Amino acid sequence: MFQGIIFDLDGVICSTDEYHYLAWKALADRLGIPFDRQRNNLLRGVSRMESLSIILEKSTVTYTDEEKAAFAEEKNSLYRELLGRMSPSDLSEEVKTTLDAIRKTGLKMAIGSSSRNTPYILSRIGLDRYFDAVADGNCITHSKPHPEVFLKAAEMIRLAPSVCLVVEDAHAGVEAAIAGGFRCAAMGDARDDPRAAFHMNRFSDLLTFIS
Ligand code: B16
Ligand code: MG
Repeated sequence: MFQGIIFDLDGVICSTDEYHYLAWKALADRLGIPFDRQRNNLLRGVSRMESLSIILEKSTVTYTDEEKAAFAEEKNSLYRELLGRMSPSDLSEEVKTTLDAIRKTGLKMAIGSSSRNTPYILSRIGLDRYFDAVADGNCITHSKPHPEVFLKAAEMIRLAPSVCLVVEDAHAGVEAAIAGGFRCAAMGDARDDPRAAFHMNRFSDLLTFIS
């Protein structure tokens, strides 16, 4: 049915989404901007600067581009400090076992993430040499919901979108997958997205879709 799988990273392979929240929350609190977990869901899958724009929509102050760049840097350095606490034990047994089972089927496996921190995250959790290809925020100009990162991943594993499954936890990511001509398995925050072909309660459900 499929010849390749493209995995989103944050919220799918690992839970750095909580660290994104804590780092954005610290910045928003410092600036006196209301921000909570519900609003944080709007940032899933979108780029760092677009995330900042969404947060600043609730600000009464207008900031210069230089100030915005400094805010993004401030958030990212706190986020990376939190990532530094991760280790291979932060990769769940279920995710690792499922990935290994998919590997045995011979399917190509790639990462398609908006994050520019993807190489660092993969190295923290011990997966830096695991995937056949990694497309991330460092090699794209348009973030999800644009399909560029998934198209790039498919190109890297030399497969057409029609034979690849994208696994996503963000509505922006599901939209990106469909726009690129992929079928999508949705989980977490995006689980019930009607555009997804498969709805996952847990990561290991993937094994039932690909066989
Ligand atoms: P960074 P994904 C996305 O990763 C996150 O979901 C999103 O919250 C974040 O803003 C984006 O990466 C950029 O991350 O600041 O590390 O470049 O879900 O596409 O793996
Ligand atoms: Mg995600």
